[in-house]
Amino acid sequence: MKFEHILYAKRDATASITLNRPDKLNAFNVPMLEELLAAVTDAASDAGVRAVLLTGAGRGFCAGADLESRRVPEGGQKPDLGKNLLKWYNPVVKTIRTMEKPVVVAVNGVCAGAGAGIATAGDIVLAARSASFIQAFCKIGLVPDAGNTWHLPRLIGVARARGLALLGDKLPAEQAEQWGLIWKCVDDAKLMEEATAILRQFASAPTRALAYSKALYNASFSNDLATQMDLEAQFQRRCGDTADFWEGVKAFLEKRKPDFKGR
Ligand code: LHQ
Repeated sequence: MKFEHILYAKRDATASITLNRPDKLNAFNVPMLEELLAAVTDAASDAGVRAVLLTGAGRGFCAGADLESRRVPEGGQKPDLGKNLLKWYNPVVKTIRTMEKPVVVAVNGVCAGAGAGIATAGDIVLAARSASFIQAFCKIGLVPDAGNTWHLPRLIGVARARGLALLGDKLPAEQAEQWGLIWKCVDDAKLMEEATAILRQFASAPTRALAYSKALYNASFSNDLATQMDLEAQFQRRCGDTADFWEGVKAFLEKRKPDFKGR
C-alpha cells in the first residue's frame, strides 16, 4: 500500500508509524485510517518486527476524527457514525492490543477523542510534557469511543474516566502520568530519544514472553484470581518452550548479556 497520510518504516526489528497530517493535528480521515490499519496489521504479522512505535508529526499527536469530513450539508443525509468505528477504529485498537509484540506510543502533543483511545491502547505510553489528553467527545455531542470507555476506567479508575468524559477537560501530560493514564511524562526534547531507547530494548527482548505478558494483562480484569493464575501457568509453560528462556537462563549462569532472538 502507498502511504500518504502516515509514515511507515521498518528497520532493525522495529516498525515506526507516524501519523502525518500535521496541519490538521493528525485528525483521522478515512484514507489515514485505512493506512493506519494496514500499517498496524503489517507490523503485527511481520515476524521480523519485534517492537512498534506510534507517534505523530508536528505539534499534535492526533485530534481525533476529522470533523471537516463530517460537515453535513443542509438537509443532507445523517451519517452513520458507528460505521467508521466498526470498520477502522475498532480494528486498529484491537490490533494494537492483541499484536504479539509491544507497542510504544510517543504522544508528542495534543491527543483528543479517538486519538486518545488509540494512544492509550499502547503498551508503553510516553508523553511530552507539553502534551495533553482530551475526551473531546462531549463537546460535540458524542460518547467516548475507540476503546476510551474500556481503557480509561481500567487505567485511572471510573471517577476520573467519567469526569474526563463528561466535562471534556484537558488533562496535562504530567497529571496523566500522576493518574496512571500513561507510563511516563518526559521533557519535549527527550521524547523521541526515550521512546527510541525503549523500542530498541524491546527489539532485543524475549518477544514471546513479552507477548504472553501482554495477553495476561489483557485478560486480567475479566478473570477471577484462580482463572488468571491458571492462565499464568499456561503461558509460563509456553515460555518454557521458547529458545529465549533457555538463552536467558544460560546467559545468567554464564554471567553475560542474553542474546534473545524473539523465538
Ligand atoms: C481539526 C481537528 C479535527 C479536523 C483540529 N478535525 N480539523 C467521531 C465521529 C465519527 C466516528 C468516529 O469517532 C469519532 C471520534 C472522535 O474522535 S470525536 C472527537 C473529534 N475531535 C475533536 O472534537 C477535537 C477537535 N479539536 C479541538 O478541540 C482542538 O483542535 C484541539 C483541542 C485538539 C487543539 O486545539 P488547538 O491547539 O487550539 O489547535 P486548533 O484548534 O487551532 O487546530 C489546529 C488546526 O487543526 C485547525 O485547522 P486550521 O486550518 O484552522 O489551522 C483545526 O481546524 C484543525 N483541527 N482538530 N478533529
